[in-house]
Amino acid sequence: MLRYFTSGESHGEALVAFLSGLPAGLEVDQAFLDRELWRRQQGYGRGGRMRIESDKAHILSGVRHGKTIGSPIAVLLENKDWKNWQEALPVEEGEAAKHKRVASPRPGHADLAGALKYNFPEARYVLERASARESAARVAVGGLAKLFLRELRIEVLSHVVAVGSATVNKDVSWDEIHALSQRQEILLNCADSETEPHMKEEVDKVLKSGDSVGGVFEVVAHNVPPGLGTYAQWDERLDALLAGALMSLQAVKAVEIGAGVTAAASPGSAVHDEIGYQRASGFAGFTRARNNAGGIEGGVSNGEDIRVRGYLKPISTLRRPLQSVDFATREVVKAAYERSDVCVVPAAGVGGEAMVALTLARCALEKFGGDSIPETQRNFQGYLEQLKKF
Ligand code: EPS
Repeated sequence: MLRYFTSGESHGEALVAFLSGLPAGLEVDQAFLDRELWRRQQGYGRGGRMRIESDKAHILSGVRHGKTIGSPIAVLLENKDWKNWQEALPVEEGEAAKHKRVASPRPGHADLAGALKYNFPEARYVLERASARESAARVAVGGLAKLFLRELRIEVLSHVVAVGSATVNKDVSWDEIHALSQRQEILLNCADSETEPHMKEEVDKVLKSGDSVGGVFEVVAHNVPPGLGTYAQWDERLDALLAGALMSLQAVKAVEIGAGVTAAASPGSAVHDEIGYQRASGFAGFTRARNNAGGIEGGVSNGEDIRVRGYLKPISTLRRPLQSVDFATREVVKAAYERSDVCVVPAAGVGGEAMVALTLARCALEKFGGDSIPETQRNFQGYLEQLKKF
């Protein structure tokens, strides 16, 4: 069973991620993991913090001589900003005068709910853990899940569909998304060259006005065989697992599978993807002319690309803050402001890839099993043979 945890405060010494359940013998491409971390740090609208950090996956355990050994993997990501926070956020008691209080909770952030829950007099510790910095740790283990999925020829990438009111209104192919992932400058990670400048304008607008902007990313999983997930039990449905995984990312407020949102207002004939059968040289199988289902029917992958979207609220830290209340005096004041991003849609997309990869890797391991990569491969190939003979 694939399981993972993360640990770490945004301005603490490091983030740590644990991943348990990967088979032995998986080659670990360190440069790939670091490139994934780099991709998550990019995007137009990130704040000053990204100039301080350059995330690297430092593997502590579970990998030897370049390959997984079947034991739990621990990955450490250093916070370079820690050197500026050692006195403000020490592990030991330290000096109270040097602590940096978050005096008034930011509407939309975890600040107030977290302080009430954990009985903190102010929101510093809440911010430290609720921060999207944590998603870097997920991208590190998500990168390992992607390497595992590659063994099954499955790939997972993302692109940005909307920033504020700038929206891509055309279908984006796998090849276009793949080309995006090769870019050396991510900008807004948008596959439509006409829309991307409008997205940039949306970010410029809020940069100028002291506001923030949300948007929509889409994660696409390519080459997924039919049969991952099941309708047999509610908590094993692939769409439910993916929705939960994406919703767990910071600032995601809605998740859509395929054309889920517009489907609700359309007749069935315009929604469901008609089934065909093709016999061509080297290929015989069922086909679909479109993919409104987003690659999942009845909670089971159907062999089409899996398409799942995350809808992000605008960042809740505002340079021109909304009304709040001072934790100590209960007086109405402006919400706290700390250095922040104004747009994180491309970065959240990379976090989304990690969550989708981890979910698919879990489902693939549940279906194919295996304590070593050759064993998983054998089981996988056997299943492909079965599909061929169907
Ligand atoms: C974040 C606030 C900013 C972001 C941070 C998430 O950090 P800081 O307060 O240190 O400027 O940069 O995201 C990251 C550090 C990251 O790696 O993505 C928040 O409050 O959620």
